[in-house]
Amino acid sequence: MLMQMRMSQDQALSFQPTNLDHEELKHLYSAMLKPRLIEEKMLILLRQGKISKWFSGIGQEAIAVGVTSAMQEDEYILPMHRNLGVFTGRNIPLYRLFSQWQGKAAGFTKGRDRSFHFGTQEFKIVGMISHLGPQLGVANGIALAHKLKNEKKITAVFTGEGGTSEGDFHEALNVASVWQLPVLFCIENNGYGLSTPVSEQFNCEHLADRAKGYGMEGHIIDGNNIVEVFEKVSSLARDMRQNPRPVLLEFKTFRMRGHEEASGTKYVPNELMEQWAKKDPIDNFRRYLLSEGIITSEEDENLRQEIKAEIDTHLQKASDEPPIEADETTELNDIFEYFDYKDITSDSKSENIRFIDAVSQGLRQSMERHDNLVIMGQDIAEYGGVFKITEGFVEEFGRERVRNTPICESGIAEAAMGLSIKGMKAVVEMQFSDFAASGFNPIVNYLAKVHYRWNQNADVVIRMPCGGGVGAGPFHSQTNEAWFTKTPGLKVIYPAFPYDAKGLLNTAINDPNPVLFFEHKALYRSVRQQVPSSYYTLPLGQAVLLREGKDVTIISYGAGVHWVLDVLEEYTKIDADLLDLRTLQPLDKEAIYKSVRRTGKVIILQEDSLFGGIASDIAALISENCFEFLDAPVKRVGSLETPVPFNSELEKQYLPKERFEAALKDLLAY
Ligand SMILES: Cc1ncc(C[n+]2csc(CCOP(=O)(O)OP(=O)(O)O)c2C)c(N)n1
Repeated sequence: MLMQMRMSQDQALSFQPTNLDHEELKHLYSAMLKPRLIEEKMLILLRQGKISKWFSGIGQEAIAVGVTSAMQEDEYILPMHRNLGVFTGRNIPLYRLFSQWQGKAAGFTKGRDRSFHFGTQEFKIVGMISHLGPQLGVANGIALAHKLKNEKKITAVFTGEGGTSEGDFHEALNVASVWQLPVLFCIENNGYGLSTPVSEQFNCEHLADRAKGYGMEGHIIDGNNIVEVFEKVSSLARDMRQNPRPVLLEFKTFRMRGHEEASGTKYVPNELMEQWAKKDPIDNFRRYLLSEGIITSEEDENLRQEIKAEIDTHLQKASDEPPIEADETTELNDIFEYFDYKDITSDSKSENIRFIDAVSQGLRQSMERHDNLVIMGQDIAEYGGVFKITEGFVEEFGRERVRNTPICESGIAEAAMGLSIKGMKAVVEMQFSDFAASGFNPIVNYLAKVHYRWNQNADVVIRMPCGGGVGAGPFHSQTNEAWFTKTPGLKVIYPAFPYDAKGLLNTAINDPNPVLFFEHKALYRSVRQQVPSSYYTLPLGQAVLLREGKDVTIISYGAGVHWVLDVLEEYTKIDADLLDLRTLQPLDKEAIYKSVRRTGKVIILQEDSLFGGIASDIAALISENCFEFLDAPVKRVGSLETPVPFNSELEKQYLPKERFEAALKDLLAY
């Protein structure tokens, strides 16, 4: 655990600046002192119950400060929970930080997220989500945008050594290396992840050695030595700007306080604490500056008083700020970025095309329209994707914008988020919607929540080839829209026809918010329609009434719509309203109520197994809003409560088509 380092009698660290003048050394000292003094104050406020939680970075300041000082002002930094020095290093007015920690409006999240969980475009900081690892992949997206725009900028992202055990770490480093992205991956190895010592976290001597396995450069840096941190990172950064590539840095340091203040450090041997206390980055550097005559004790004292006065003034300002008043409308309005939908109609000739051609056309025409749009997915480049939707795209748009990815759904969802932070658009193709499970965390926790948290949009469409009836078994047949419809912050589209697929995909791409776009595989080559050849859009949140009748309302979407049409074709006497929802989030509630109020009977068909699906919510909405109009109980039909089976007889039994027919007859006879 202890590092090899030269020790003089009075200093546990030795400083040998090669290229820094006195002013620069003083700046580094003062930049470390500020977060230290803020923390000392925060610990008092914590004890007084004025802030709720605190993750201390005491003893680790040299890393955040050294890295931040080595970055250019307009380069993004993605810090973690112990990196106060990044925030102070970017000169965020302190009262804004204090307001953030007190959940007040002058913070960065309108009281919606705590401590360091925020980002700010103004200061080019992208804060973490609690899940730690996703930060790393988001940095890749930002770096990719820089690289595509040839901006010669680097991106720095932090993780603790504990966070390196997450899959996101592996995915991010691998992607960064394969794509040669200029990302500085900074591991702060502070000995413990909560109570877990490094010996139980990983089984290699140095985490920096992992760089080799990813085909990238790795360095070990004494994280307590500000001069070493600053000089090494500065020189690497200069080089990376010219020769874009990822670099892995392992900063050796130690966590001097508990994981968070309340949890203490009982499990840390005293001896270790004592050894590392001698290496305090600030005390040692101060002694060095004093012994070299770079500062005097008086200057040091004055600096401390100055910083303390600044802290007190800003704390007062934050304390004087009134508490946030809860307002439901404000909360709901901030889930999504405002989208100014433009209805674009096509007066071009139409052609009879398949569902799959419509998706492909929409995608191609959107690529032509938005030169900041990048498509990413497995095997989508020359191979054209497993369903051949992007066939020919590389020739037309180039490999920079049509990107094959390694097999890493989380890493790519995160990269898409990073592109959005740099003002680009991304379409991510899941090879099968089932595999979104491997990218679930960034979708539901990062993309979905980021606008609500700190007003950053996630301009990402995730294409989801889904659905059963194709004999593909439990992992290539699911229709998993319910995983997403229940998550505020995501839009969900599920078309049943080529015309809708093209128009809605175009709108999804125009929409600056995260959209899950479901494409039923069984419809790809089986459903045809006249579709305008040129570009057009269709609005989200509008269902379409496919049949009009008076006896019953049938509600469905995706392949379900076609099963209903088959049944209605067979039983021509059934006089039904057939509502194709087209989008599930937003849901066209008014169209549902209007029809149900007219017919008095309703059946909802979904392909997914029934429990917890959208049919249940629609049924609840109908009983809450149309009860007096109902002549029969609301009926829901879905698949069996089992995984999707492979064998065709089993799958037929699993899927709800036959049960739907029977349930519809029962309902009509009620
Ligand atoms: C996915 C996930 N699992 C567990 C946690 C709980 N947790 C928060 S921080 C932390 C320790 C992180 O250790 P490390 O990455 O070494 O950073 P450090 O706190 O030491 O700076 C844990 C276990 C979490 N936030 N997210």
